[in-house]
Amino acid sequence: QTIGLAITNLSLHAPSQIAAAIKSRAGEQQFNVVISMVEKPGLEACKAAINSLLSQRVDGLIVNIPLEDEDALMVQAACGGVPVLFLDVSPTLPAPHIIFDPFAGARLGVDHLVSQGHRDIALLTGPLASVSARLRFEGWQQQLAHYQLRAAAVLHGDWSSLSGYEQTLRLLQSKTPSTAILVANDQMALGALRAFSEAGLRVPEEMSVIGYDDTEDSACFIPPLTTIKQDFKVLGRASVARLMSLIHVEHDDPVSQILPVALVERRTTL
Ligand code: IPT
Repeated sequence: QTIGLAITNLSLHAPSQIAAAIKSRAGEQQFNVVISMVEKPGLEACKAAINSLLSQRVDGLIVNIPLEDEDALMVQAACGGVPVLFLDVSPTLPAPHIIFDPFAGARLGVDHLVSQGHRDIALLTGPLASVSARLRFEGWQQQLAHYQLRAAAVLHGDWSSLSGYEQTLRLLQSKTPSTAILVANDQMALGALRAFSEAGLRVPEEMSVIGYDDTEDSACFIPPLTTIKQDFKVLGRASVARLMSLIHVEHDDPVSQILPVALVERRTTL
């Protein structure tokens, strides 16, 4: 069997670790994986990647590209009879998908900071064109509201560590009082740590930071990063198994498969 994997920019840590996990799980089961990476976001680039995989006669497709529900359904239709599994979509998508619970991840971060006494919490989101970035952002706001709180500041990055650095510099320049920041991924948190360090602000004594992903490098940041773990190895195993059942079984229920996330407490929160 050959699995086609259409994937977003592999220079980002999370997609590269997801691709590695899928490849290694597929290899254990003697399946082939062909990868097509898209550089630009959006439906057109995604369709082009899918078509190139279909022309290589894949038996099924895993799509790890952020897609709105309508767009994912169009991709599914474009695949004709070839089964497709989506990994970066909303839980509302009425087509097969496996995602990590975005609301649980957002809740865990807010709860941890609030339980440590933080009230002035800044938010650094991913690019709002990406559905997972929006769901994490909404989850943070809902959970803050649950505690009668509002974000001290809202900043938007693009998932890269450089954007995390630049946006955190803006936060520091604005002099908005805050004692903690929730960051939508570990790479932007790395940039945030650099900005705090250059400003002479001690983490975690003066500023707490929580990332999101728990990519492999995060335990080696200075200080080691407290973060929300999305277990990409588990996702790799689950998605290969699910795609095989989509290929071999006619009825696949339930459509939505939600994987748990967990708080990994290291040394950036106090
Ligand atoms: C998501 C990561 O959490 C984020 O760090 C970034 O790499 C993004 O992917 C790239 O699209 S994980 C995704 C399966 C929601």
